[in-house]
Formats: sequence, C-alpha cells, structure tokens
Amino acid sequence: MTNNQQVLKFVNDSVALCKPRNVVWITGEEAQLEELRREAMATGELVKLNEDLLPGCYLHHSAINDVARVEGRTFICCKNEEDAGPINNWMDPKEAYEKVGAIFDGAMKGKTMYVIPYSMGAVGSKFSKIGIEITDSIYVVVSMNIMTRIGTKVLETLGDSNDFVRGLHAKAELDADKRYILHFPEDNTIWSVNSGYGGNVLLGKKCFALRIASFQGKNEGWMAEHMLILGVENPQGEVKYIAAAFPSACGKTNLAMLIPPELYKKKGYKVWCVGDDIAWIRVGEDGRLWAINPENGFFGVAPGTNMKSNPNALMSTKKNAIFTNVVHNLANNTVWWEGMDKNPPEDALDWKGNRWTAASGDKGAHPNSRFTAPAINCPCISSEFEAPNGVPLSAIVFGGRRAKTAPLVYQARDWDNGVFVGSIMASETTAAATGAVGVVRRDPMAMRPFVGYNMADYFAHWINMGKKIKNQPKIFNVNWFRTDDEGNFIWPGFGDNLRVLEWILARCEDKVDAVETPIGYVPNAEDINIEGLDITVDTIKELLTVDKDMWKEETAGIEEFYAQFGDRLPKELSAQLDALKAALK
Ligand code: GTP
Ligand code: SPV
Ligand code: MN
Repeated sequence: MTNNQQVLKFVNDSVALCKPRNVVWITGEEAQLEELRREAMATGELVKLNEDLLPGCYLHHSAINDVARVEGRTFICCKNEEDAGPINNWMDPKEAYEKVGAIFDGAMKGKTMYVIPYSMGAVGSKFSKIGIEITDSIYVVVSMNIMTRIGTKVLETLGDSNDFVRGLHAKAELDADKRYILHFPEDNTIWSVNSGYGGNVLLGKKCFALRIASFQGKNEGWMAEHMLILGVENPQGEVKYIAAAFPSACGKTNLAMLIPPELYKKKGYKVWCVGDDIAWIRVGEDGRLWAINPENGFFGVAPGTNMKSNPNALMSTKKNAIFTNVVHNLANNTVWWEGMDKNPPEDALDWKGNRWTAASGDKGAHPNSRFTAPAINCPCISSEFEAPNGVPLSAIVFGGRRAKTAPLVYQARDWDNGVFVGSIMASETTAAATGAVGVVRRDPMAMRPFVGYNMADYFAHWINMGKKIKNQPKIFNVNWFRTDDEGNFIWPGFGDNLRVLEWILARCEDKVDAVETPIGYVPNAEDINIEGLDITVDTIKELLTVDKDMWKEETAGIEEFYAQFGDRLPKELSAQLDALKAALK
C-alpha cells in the first residue's frame, strides 16, 4: 500500500515484535470494513443492532476491569524525568521499551495485525497530522474509522515523509496488571497494551491529539487543548466561535451541541458544533487564534444523554454508531442507558452482559459507557467543521464541577490572568478515569491527564502564546455545577447555558458592564437573561457570589499545587497568585 520506508520499517518492526499470524492494511474502503464487522460479529466482539431502528449500529463490551482511562498506568517516557514534570508518571524510554516490549513480544500470536493510516484533521490540510495505528482489535479499526479519517488517501498524503506518529496497540491478555499506556514524545511514538477501552486504545484521540500533540505544539508554536469548539449564530446571522475546556465528563459534548432555549430560538439564535473534545489552535495571519477539531466523530458519555438534555448527541447516534458498555434491550435489539428515558427495558442485559432489570437497583449501563458517532450525523454540525484553517476564536472558556467556590461565570482581566484562571482550575473527578469519583482535584485547563510534558512548561507555553496573539480572545471561567444545601444543581444548565454564552459574547464586544471582584469580572445579576426560567435574580446573585473566605482557602490550595513546580513555574503565575491574595485581604 506504500513505499514509505519509514512506515514499512515501523510495520516490520511491529511484526517482528508482536508476531501476528498475518497483517492487514486498512484501506478505508467500505467493503473491507464491512468484512471486518462481520468477522467481529462472528466472535461476539460486535453485536449488530436493529437495522430499522439503528441502521449500521453496533454494540460492544470492553472487559469488566477495563472501562475507563487508567491515569495511574499512563506514562510520559522522555529522557529527562524533569521534562515529564511532577504531574505525569514518568518512565525512562529505554526501560519502557524493554519492559513493555517484553509484554508486546508475541502478543499477537495467532491473531491478525491491522495497520490503520489515519489523519487528525481533514486529509491534506496543513493543520492536519498523520498517524499510523497498529492494532489487534477490529473494534479499534471500526472505531478509528468513525473518530478519524483513515485509509489509502492518508498514506498518499504522507508520501515519503517521516512525519507521522507511530502507535502500537495490542489487547494482549487484557491483564490489568500489565496494562500500560506509554507516550514517547521525543520519538513520536505511542504504545498501548492490555486494554480495549476507547480512551486507551483509539490512539488518535487523547494519546496523539493531546499528549503527543501538546508536546509538538510547544515546540512548533501552537496549542493542543482539551476543548470543545462551538459557533453561536446571532439573529443577524453573525457567527462567533468559542472554545471551552472542561474536564472529562463535565459537559463539553453537551455544550458543543446545545439547543437554544425557546426564547432564543424564536429570536433566531443557532448553535453550531465544530468539535466536542479536542481543539488544535494556531495564531492566524490576522493575529487571531484559529481552531480546528482534529477528530471526525464523537466519543461521548452515554448516561444522561436524552432528547431533552442533548438531542443532537442522541440523533448523532442513530446510524453508523458503536455503543460500548450500555444496556442491550433484547426486546427490540436496541440500546438503553440511565437517563435516556423513564422506561428501562424489561428484557435486557446490563453492561456486563448479565440479565438485568432496573428493579435490581443496579446501574444497567456503566457510568462511563460511551458511543462513537460520526460527526456528520450531528444535526448542528458546523459548515466550518472541515474548514482547513479552522474557525477564529472570540473567547476561551474554562470550567469545572465545583459545588461551591466558583461562580456561574467570571471573566479574566487579561491574557496572563486568564492563563492563571485556567491553571487553577479544580474539578470533582468523574467516572471517565478509574479511581474515586467526586473528589476535588486541580485540573489545569482540563489537561491534567493529557499534557505530554512538564505542566509548568505548559503554563509557560500559554504565557508565551499570549505574546504572539495580536487579537487575543477574552478568557472566562464557568461553573454549571454549583449546588444548594441539599446538593441540587442551582443552575438549570444544558440549553440554558446559552444565556451565559450570550453574556460572554457581549463582553467580547464591549456591550455589557461587569462587576470587579478579587477573582475577575462577574456579571451584574440583571445582565444574565432569566426570561422563561423559573429562577429569580436573587438566585443569579447567589450563583455569582465570590465568597472571600472560600477563596482564601482556595489560594492555600493553589499555593500548594504551584509549589511542586519549583523554579519552573512561570513568574507571571506566581505574581498572579500574589495579586489574588492581596485582593482577598
Ligand atoms: P468527556 O467526553 O469525558 O470529555 O466528557 P464531556 O466533557 O464531553 O461531558 P458531557 O457533555 O458528556 O457531560 C458529562 C455529564 O455532565 C453528563 O452526565 C451530562 O448530563 C452532565 N452535564 C453536562 N452539561 C451539564 C450542565 O449544564 N448541567 C448539569 N447539571 N449537568 C451537565
Ligand atoms: C475523556 O475522558 O476526556 C474522554 C473520553 O473524552 S477518553 O477518550 O476515554 O479520554
Ligand atoms: Mn474528553
């Protein structure tokens, strides 16, 4: 399929290591993919769903001990440990190749090795980058076909170039004790073994498009971020673009596809989705930031997705989608999950494949069960989805899950203050990664699990980028998750988040005033439109309060977090922290 000597060497070396029975190059042709789906159906790896209700859709289960990203087993393997920084796990590259090479040795005996050429970003665009993923999993092949652009055309675009990311994946024994997700940023290489869960094995996504790409971006002067990209079209037909970074399972897919509240729809507002998880961002010739979504599909959280919360996501899954670890409704051969509707199926299997009814009190779908769905299925996909240069950003928004402390929305004073706001993000952990759920942890720019180098250098890169952007976007922080004393969310969220985006865009155009607080600019409560909501201005006031005592506690946490970076922390950020402390006095 190619004469590219570097690609051939990579494949030959992988064959020598993994010792598969045979090698299949993925062309991207539908006939080949269909044959693979049939093979996977025969082994039970994929279950074909009801062709009338869910055409082209399949159900898949990952192993019971393999249902989320494994941050504890994810490593950055660069020569100097300090370059991985205090947040990442580090392994010496030589040791990593030896130790994990022994696990890959013979891992594909008796199996087929698939070689998937893929492009992150539209094929041939100058912002795009190419990867080759080698895998022993048909699930990976058919999912990469949804999540990226794959096949012969990618190899043609690559030509003789050595500029591609080498990804090697083997499910091997799915042994959790030998599971490793390794990144070698200095070698453009990813090794993933003993997992079959999406985030660990669809190597174009977090492994390449964030961990490797963030390292490339630092060296090449651009940014790879864990951000959705959306366009808000106002009644005059103008579209403004916003990129937003929220930690895993904190609302990116939902915001990216939001349906405007009735009132806004009537006025003519529309929201267009460019991306729901990852943004590659560069400085354009006009001095603005321009963002592309390098992915071609959505790997979305299933539970809670319904016709009310996110109809666009649900519609995106209605054809050619793959569901993982959801409930199998045997009555009509479809799928179900908690929060889809109020009618759990009676005749069903849970995510583990056991007979299940809701009456058992157990969850039928795993909390991190997901779908992979083609982006083109999304009813609100942006006309700029494939635009080779991306879309210009008016605003960057950070946000997390905070029961208290963070107000509904506030604006940073300037770029450096915005970098500070992003760097101090904290959020309650979710089911997207293994480990405890609901624990508040620092998750700077929602990138804690995804920066492929030292987090302090990543902060410095953000500060440096600011100097290169003549027309800087404004930076904000949002929190949809503030709760009352009974633990209920106060803000309605979802579609109504557009009310907050409206304020954000008005700020970008200097159309509305704000109140200065120690942490930044907060709206006047009256400037958040609550028409049609059954909450009062007083509730908005409560959502916007900045509690000085809580923030004093917060600064202590930030200080502790920053301390681990020592001298490598940019001085701009320690100055920002000092300024915040002074303002809180
Ligand atoms: P990843 O795919 O892991 O990166 O997640 P994500 O950031 O795309 O999160 P997603 O949009 O899938 O939402 C995760 C969970 O947050 C779901 O259970 C949603 O129902 C819930 N959620 C999303 N937006 C809101 C909101 O505005 N308010 C509330 N209360 N919950 C929300
Ligand atoms: C996330 O956890 O942020 C996801 C899902 O988007 S995964 O691909 O597993 O990383
Ligand atoms: Mn994500």
